[in-house]
Amino acid sequence: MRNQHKVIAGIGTLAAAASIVAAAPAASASGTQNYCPTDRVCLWFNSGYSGARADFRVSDANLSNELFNDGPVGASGWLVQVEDNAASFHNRSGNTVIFFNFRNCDVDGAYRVVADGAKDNFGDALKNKVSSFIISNEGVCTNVDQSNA
Ligand SMILES: [Ca+2]
Ligand SMILES: [Ca+2]
Repeated sequence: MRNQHKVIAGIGTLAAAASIVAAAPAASASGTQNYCPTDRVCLWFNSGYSGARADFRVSDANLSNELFNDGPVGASGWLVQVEDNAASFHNRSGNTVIFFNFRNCDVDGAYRVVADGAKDNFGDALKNKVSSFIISNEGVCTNVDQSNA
């Protein structure tokens, strides 16, 4: 029953995301610059905030449907799947973020609590292992497609 609710919530979120894309077909990834924009959680393919980047606006239960498609085009890791491939992060969401090894913000695996504004390399517990994250004011951890965030 719990899983059913998660699936239903996910479908609703996907439908909302689809309508946003339809209304704004010009929407694109947030840029080729090599820094994290405001109001985003950013992940980099390499340590030290280098290589290709992926930007996120809201909590996400599954990073397998996003690619590293921000930052310099063609940078190391360009268009690689984000899940289990992020080495460093910058939290510019405006809120606390928790990164998880497992999908669905599952605390049974390794996780790391990160204050707003924090940037760092992931340690051994999470380097190339992050599969989901939650932003503290975005109460629900559901999978959305943030390819163009
Ligand atoms: Ca996702
Ligand atoms: Ca993982």
